[in-house]
Amino acid sequence: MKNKEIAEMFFTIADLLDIKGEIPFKTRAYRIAAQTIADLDEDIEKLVREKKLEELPGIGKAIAKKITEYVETGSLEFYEKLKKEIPVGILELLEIPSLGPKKVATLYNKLGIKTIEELKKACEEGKLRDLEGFGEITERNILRGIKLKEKTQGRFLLNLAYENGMRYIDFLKQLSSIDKISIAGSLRRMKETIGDIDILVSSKNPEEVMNHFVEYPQVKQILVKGKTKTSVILEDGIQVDLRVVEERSFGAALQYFTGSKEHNVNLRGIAIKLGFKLNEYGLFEKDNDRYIAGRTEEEVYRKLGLPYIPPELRENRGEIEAGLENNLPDIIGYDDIKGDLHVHSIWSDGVNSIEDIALEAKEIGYEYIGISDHSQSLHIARGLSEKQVSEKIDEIRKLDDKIDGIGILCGTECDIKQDGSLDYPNSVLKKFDFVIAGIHIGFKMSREEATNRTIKAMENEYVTIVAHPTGRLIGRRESFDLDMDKIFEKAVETDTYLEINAFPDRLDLNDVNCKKGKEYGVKFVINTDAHSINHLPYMKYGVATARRGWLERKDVINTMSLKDLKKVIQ
Ligand code: DGT
Ligand code: CA
Ligand code: CA
Repeated sequence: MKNKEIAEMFFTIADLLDIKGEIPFKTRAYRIAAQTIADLDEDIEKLVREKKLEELPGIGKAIAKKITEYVETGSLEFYEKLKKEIPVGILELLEIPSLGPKKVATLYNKLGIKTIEELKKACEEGKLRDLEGFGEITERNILRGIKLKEKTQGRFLLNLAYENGMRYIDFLKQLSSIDKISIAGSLRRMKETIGDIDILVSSKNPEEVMNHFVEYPQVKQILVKGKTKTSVILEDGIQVDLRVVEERSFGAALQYFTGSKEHNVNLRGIAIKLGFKLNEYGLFEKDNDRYIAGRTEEEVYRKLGLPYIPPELRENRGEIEAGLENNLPDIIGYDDIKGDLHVHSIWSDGVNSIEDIALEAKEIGYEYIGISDHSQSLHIARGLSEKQVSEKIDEIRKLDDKIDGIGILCGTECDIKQDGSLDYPNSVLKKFDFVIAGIHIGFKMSREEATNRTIKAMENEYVTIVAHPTGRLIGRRESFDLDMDKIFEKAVETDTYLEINAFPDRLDLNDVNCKKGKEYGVKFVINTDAHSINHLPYMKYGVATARRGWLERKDVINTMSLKDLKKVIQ
């Protein structure tokens, strides 16, 4: 199937046309076509043969002709010409926050900048500040953006690694000579970004396993292939390491390769104190190398005087000490969530109707779903006017009566303005079942401004939840500088719940802030911020973050039944 290839080509064409300064209407058409092709279940080559392209939504005559040319000849003249005008490499510049197509075009035309490397050098030499539309502040922001990108360079968002890892495991499981199999490494710990995917297998026939492993269709490159370890790179660019061990070492190896390294170092110290030796082959007596344990992780931890420690806790943040005192938290489970309160519908910038969202939530097994669209001033996200709010609430009440087995609640993601006031008056806010307040514009704030702005919103009696409290976007935007101690104190004082936004590039609050907030007595809510029903499964990344932050069921309000939830959000 050439679907993915063609979709990517059209996305690239759209970006290149943007840089060229083409009218937005035209570039949008390419993006819509690209998305349609990317979402297509059928083979596009088949549609070309059957001349059915134009039946697809968003594909007109001109684009259908281009697809046909590409499928039939293997290249597209229009695209080849465009690439001669504007080097494709330049597109990486668009990944820098604060750089749009217009600025990229200026950088290319005036300074000949084609790569991030060249851009960094030009910023450092102060060459950008005199360009039209730039300035010293822009120059500084671009440099900061480059550094932020470098920090996450080579790491992948959790969802990309998770989805790739699970598909790979499914593929490997087809082989009968695989005995036990598990994800290990940072992915098993559900860290917010993943360097590479680690998979562990026990088998009596390692060679066969390795042969099968490299036959996975998504493998782009084999880095090393051995008897105990093989590493490959997938089409998505992510590296996967497979290790094959003997059955009696599986638990010890899983423990070892799950990490974190810091957790392992601490654990090995405990083993030594007890007269043992711990490595990836097992737990042994130090003096005579007698095998003590290693088949399961539980067994290894038990022999070291510890309860089983869930992978998400293994960051050496006190979990071993707590375990020794039998004081580990009973962390929230992936199945404990009874509903999602932050979902966007077609009323604002979501893609699904409320009815579709409700039916999908029911299918997932939720007890309730909260539809929280944007507020009036957020025009870019099609925020709702006061009149629309009333209409939407009516629709929700009707659907709630119509659809059995799921409670539908009406919320809002109300913008917190620069001065900390809210984007609806209280007379409107009180109509909602709950109010999520969040900052969406005006990110350049001092620590004091950001903290006060958030606190003022929490003081509003109708505000139930603070959305993505620190505003970070992983690899793209730093958190606001917030005084978290003050935020936690205020959240407890005002009974405001802090969101753990499960969207993979947010995961905000993060694990460390969850743990700290819990010590203050803060209560949390885990929401996906879904803009499509396809995003609802992101919930697990939020739960993972809560688990990594030591949260228990009782710390998270959307583990409650609808009846209890209604009481606390009132
Ligand atoms: P990543 O891939 O950067 O997101 O993080 P990890 O934790 O998956 O790290 P990775 O893939 O380098 O290694 C997997 C695990 O193997 C790691 O969590 C702990 C263990 N490990 C690897 N190298 C060492 C080491 O030198 N010492 C110890 N104690 N453990 C190691
Ligand atoms: Ca790894
Ligand atoms: Ca690795």
